[in-house]
Amino acid sequence: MRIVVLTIFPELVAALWSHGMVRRAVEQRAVSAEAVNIRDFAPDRHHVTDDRPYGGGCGMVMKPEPLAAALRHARDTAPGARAILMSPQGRRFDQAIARELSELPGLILVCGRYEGVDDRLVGGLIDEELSIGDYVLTGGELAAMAVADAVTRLIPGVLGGEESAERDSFSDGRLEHGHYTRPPVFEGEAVPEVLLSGHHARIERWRLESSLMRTFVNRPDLFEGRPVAPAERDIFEAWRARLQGLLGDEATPAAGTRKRRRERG
Ligand code: 4FV
Repeated sequence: MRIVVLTIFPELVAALWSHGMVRRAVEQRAVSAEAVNIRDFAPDRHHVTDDRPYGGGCGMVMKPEPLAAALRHARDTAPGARAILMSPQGRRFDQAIARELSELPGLILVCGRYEGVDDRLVGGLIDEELSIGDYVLTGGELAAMAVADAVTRLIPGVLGGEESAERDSFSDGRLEHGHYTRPPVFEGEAVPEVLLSGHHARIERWRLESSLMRTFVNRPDLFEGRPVAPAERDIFEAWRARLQGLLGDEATPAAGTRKRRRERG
């Protein structure tokens, strides 16, 4: 895959592919990555890339000409790439979109600055907008780096044997289970016994239960509209039985009504 990032701060973005897994992906040629300076496409002596907004108001807007020239240059070096503007107006980026983008031949990630870019580029040379969250950044670089990072690790061969995207959070619509490493006891807190047991079936069940519990507590929204897998149903049924034990027969709504009727006589 080829990833081209259009920015007025190329050194900021280039930090991504000079460290860790993304650096290894570039060295393995699983990814070819380039940060292109939009200023290099501003013909004037001062390489101006912004101007005052039509209609007045505060802040500046990125000029269309330098960005259009930079986009055409990037398209020449990344045939078939999707050009994406990082902006709060975009669809919300998530693991499913990361997987979708990881199957493309290339990405051109456009980093806005100031109030944003001239809107005539969106829908023209820019295919779509993506947002990493409902907050406003000073520039699109951090968003572009987040997308480039999440996509790169999904490219086949980038994650080494020890890591696997299959076990990722969200890859099965759940949060990941808890992770532990040595020492077996840290500041008086022990690692869950089952993880030291070597009993793979019990360890798998513990991890599934940990993942379900963390999702149930932290992100119950992830369960909405999501089918419950048989192994998950077993665990939910076990929870329901335990809850029923705690609540006695009031656990079922019908039983509860019966009890209240009895109390009202
Ligand atoms: C952003 C986001 C974001 C808006 C104006 C850059 C800034 C400035 N990008 N997800 N949230 N962009 O805040 O992607 O030009």
